Amino acid sequence: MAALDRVKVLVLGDSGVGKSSLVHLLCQNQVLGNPSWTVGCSVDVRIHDYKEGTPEEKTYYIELWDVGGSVGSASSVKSTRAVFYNSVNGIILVHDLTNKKSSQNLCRWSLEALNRDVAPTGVLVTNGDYDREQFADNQIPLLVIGTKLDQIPETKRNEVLTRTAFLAEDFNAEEINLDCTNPRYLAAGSSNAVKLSRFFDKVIEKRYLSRDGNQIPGFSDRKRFGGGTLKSLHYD
Ligand SMILES: Nc1nc2c(ncn2[C@@H]2O[C@H](COP(=O)(O)OP(=O)(O)OP(=O)(O)O)[C@@H](O)[C@H]2O)c(=O)[nH]1
Ligand SMILES: [Mg+2]
Repeated sequence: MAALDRVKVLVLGDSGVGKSSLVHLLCQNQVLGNPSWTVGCSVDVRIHDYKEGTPEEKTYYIELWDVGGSVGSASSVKSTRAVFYNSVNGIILVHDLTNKKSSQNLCRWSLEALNRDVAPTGVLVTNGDYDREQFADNQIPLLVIGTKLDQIPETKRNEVLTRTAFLAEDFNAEEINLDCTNPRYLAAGSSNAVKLSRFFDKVIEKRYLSRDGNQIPGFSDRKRFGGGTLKSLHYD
């Protein structure tokens, strides 16, 4: 089987928000039984059919780079993570709907990955507040995912979901809210599955297709995964 083209999508957010649980659900279509915290970065692969059901349909590998979320703005911690931020084609920002701080921190995570959180002097230029302007010219597709929807009492759902809708708007991104311990939230044909598919299509278009729809030639550092099987990689 010919090697497939691939895109690299970072999965970022605070420790414990459910990034590894989400990635496992997206790539293995199963609930992750007993997650332990991620050290460094773990990569899993999802097979995605671009523009499924149309004449342009084509299969791609989506590499999901699950970066351990232990918070730290110390330059040593950040420079360790920086090695994972090269050649990024898309970013999934994950926050825990029961934890407001994890939502607020998404701004830091995205600016860190986009390398916009430091001035030329090396000084941190964000205090974690949102500033739409910072994302206005961003070319990398973003998706905001809220986890632990099952932990929000019915009476509080509206309030929480209104807050997250504003959050996604700040990032100029689509949003999905779900329970990573329940695969039904991403069932084929559901609105979440459609949003997810649209996001991956957008990432592929930005990476491989020029504005007139022509394919841009592949690139030399393409990783090859054998036989169409899913493989997990791990980087410390
Ligand atoms: N109830 C519920 N629990 C969840 C959900 N998502 C994740 N969890 C639980 O939250 C805990 C942390 O999940 P992880 O997937 O390890 O979190 P992480 O973001 O990868 O954390 P780090 O690797 O430390 O960065 C685990 O006990 C998960 O089972 C969810 O949607 N609902
Ligand atoms: Mg993890």
